[in-house]
Amino acid sequence: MQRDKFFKEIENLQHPNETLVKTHCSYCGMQCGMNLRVDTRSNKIIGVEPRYDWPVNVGKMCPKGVTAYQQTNHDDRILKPLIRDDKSLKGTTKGFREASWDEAYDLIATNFQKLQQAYGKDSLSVFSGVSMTNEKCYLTGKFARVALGTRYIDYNGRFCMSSAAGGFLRSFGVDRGSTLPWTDLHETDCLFIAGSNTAECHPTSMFRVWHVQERGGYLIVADPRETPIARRADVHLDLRPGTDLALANGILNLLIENGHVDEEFVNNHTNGFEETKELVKQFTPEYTSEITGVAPEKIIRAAEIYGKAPNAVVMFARGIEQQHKGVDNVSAYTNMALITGKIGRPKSGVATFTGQGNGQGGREHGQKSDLLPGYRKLTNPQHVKEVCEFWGITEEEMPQPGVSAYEMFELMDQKVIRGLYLLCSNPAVSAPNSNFVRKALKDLDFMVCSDFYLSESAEFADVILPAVTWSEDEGTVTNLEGRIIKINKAQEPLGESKPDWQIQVELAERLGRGKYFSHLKTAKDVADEFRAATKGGYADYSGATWDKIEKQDGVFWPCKSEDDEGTPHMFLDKKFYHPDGKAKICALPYRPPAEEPDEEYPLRLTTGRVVYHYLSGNQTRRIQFLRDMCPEPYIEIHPETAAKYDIEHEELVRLYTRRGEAMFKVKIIEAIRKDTVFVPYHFGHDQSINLLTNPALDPISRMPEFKACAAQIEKSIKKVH
Ligand SMILES: Nc1nc2c(c(=O)[nH]1)N[C@H]1C(S)=C(S)[C@@H](COP(=O)(O)OP(=O)(O)OC[C@H]3O[C@@H](n4cnc5c(=O)[nH]c(N)nc54)[C@H](O)[C@@H]3O)O[C@H]1N2
Ligand SMILES: Nc1nc2c(c(=O)[nH]1)N[C@H]1C(S)=C(S)[C@@H](COP(=O)(O)OP(=O)(O)OC[C@H]3O[C@@H](n4cnc5c(=O)[nH]c(N)nc54)[C@H](O)[C@@H]3O)O[C@H]1N2
Ligand code: SF4
Ligand SMILES: [Mo]
Repeated sequence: MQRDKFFKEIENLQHPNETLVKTHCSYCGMQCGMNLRVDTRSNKIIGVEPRYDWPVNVGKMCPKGVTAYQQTNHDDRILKPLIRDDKSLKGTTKGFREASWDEAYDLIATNFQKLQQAYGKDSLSVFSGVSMTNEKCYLTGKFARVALGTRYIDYNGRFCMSSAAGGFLRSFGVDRGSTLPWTDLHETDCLFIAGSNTAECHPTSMFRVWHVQERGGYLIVADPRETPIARRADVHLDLRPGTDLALANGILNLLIENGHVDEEFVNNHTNGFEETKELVKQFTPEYTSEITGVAPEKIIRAAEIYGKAPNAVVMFARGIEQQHKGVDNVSAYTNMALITGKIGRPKSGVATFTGQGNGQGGREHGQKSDLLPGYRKLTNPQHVKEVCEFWGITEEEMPQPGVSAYEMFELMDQKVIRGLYLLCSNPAVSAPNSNFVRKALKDLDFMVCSDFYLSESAEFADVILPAVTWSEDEGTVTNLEGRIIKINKAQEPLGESKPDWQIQVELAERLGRGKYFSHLKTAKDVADEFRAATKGGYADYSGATWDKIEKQDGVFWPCKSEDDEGTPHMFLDKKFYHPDGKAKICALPYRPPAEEPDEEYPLRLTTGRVVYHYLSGNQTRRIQFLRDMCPEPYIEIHPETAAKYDIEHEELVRLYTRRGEAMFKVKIIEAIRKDTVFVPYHFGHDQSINLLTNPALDPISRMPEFKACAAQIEKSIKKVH
């Protein structure tokens, strides 16, 4: 009651010429609740306030969230379609002119059709992203298969969530990023967090993390850097990049040796224990320490704390997943919960910190090269049949599975793929080995890019289509808990910009495939088709109506009918999604990183994020406050390593690997291993660390190894001022 009264009072405090539109942040998987402030005279977004009544962030927001609203009416918005007249200027912002939508659509349809007539259906490709709503992600998958008829569609989640997805599928038979709601986290007794810079990347989770410690619980962190959570951790496992599999096996071994196995749970609800027990035997604390560089006492202490905690949550993020054994890492850390039975009940479980706003939903509904709506598989004839019937196409018309994101660039290089429709991603900055990727983009016969700002990737396009920001459209997003939430429209699209679903409906018409799309006139129409398309798939959203989402503060999938309230906790019935109902404990032999340091490249390079920027930086580098706080990339080096190279703080050094080089300003910092350097990746052109990263792919998830490669630095004569 107290709470309701408080909110009534807040409502009354509204300014006279403003309305508040309830929605969620445009950026990370936390999807913090916020109200956009809209001026009722101009109908423009003028500000933001956090929502205290949203259970996930309860009034908290980070620097990106409080400035996110500034994107909508930003001067850099693309307001009309742009057509490139001068091909010689490809790879720059120059050589474009404004055009009408009609002219842009005609040009795209003509070129796409020409390429498909000359080189076959599969000469076109779609590369997308998961900052889009579920409805847009769904329609993008349908557009590729039904309007273009190409097998080549994949998306930026391949660089983000695919290893977590692969690991969860293998361990549980289902891929929901978290087995429990975030509102449980602060009530657990131990958080084991590996490869997540939570304070900078999911900042509004932090009050829950600290609360665990304040209640007398424990925090264990595995990270090569002393991040803000590592600094306050009870145990900081400061491992070498790329060695998580050994660390997880070492901890498993100790959990087994010290009697922390839940035998009832293991016997009745899992497979693979004996084999795993055998395999991890060799990972004694000493042997594990040799590989990981973590002191044996720390490994012993971590296993003891996790083993004894009545409830515990194992959490991880890209630090362990963006490795060429990311899937194994996920399953190996998940093993900890499975052998101790700390899963399938409140306050215990496993969760990945899903990255992008719709990193969860966007991977379930058909943007991945081998998936169809509802997490159906293109390799499963029954699934293909269901979706073909739903879309009204024949099974012969349904394209085969394609290839993963990075492999699409390889096919562009080989001229197998000749045309690209890029939306909601900026791979010229965010894909690994970007010298290669940029060349592949430049050599395309025809490229379309849909974005609301001219990105580094759009510089390679022949046509740029003005998309809308998240605040100018409505739809659903699935946050990092697996909670389906509603994004609401706060402003009409600026200039001539259009939402991606509308662009696809109109483009399908030009491509002669209008009959499959023309019934979709509003975002709600797409939503209704989308929900129906998921029915019967295991990521079933069919019961998650917009009304229910509003009433229940979101709906956790699976939600199979109108009266199903959804599933906040997974596996409460101890039933996993493999055919025998059991989870799989995986025996996983250690493999070193794809590239180990040697004489020529003696350092380990790892990459990641800062709190002020988001992904490729195309959105956040344009926000003055965020740019002021972090104007350029830098390289973190330990003082002893800096001394060895005779390098000073803020000096410019040349960093190079087998794939490329770049100059970075030095940040001397004790909070990193001596054998490791770190560079944030939010910057473009010659400031991009992805010029150097290793595209070695995980065999299952096809995720590149952004987190570990061999590098060298060289002192440069030039100093920065
Ligand atoms: N501020 C901000 N927040 C974001 C984003 C952003 O760009 N900026 N992006 C969002 C997205 S899409 C994502 S995917 C998430 C990413 O969230 P995180 O995964 O938390 O972010 P990263 O900085 O990529 O990496 C996390 C940590 O992994 C550590 N690490 C590096 N190598 C290893 C290793 O081999 N083993 C282990 N155990 N740790 C290692 C790094 O030192 C780093 O501290 O953040 C989301 N939130
Ligand atoms: N070295 C290194 N590289 C990495 C990583 C790393 O840790 N290290 N992390 C990887 C990870 S986890 C990720 S998620 C990727 C992300 O990398 P990208 O896919 O490049 O992500 P963004 O920068 O979000 O790109 C989205 C683009 O689409 C635009 N956009 C946003 N919303 C919409 C929309 O609704 N419609 C349209 N049409 N456009 C929109 C934005 O302006 C932006 O230009 O980077 C990966 N690359
Ligand atoms: S934590 Fe993520 S969702 Fe929340 S305000 Fe920051 S960027 Fe937005
Ligand atoms: Mo990500």
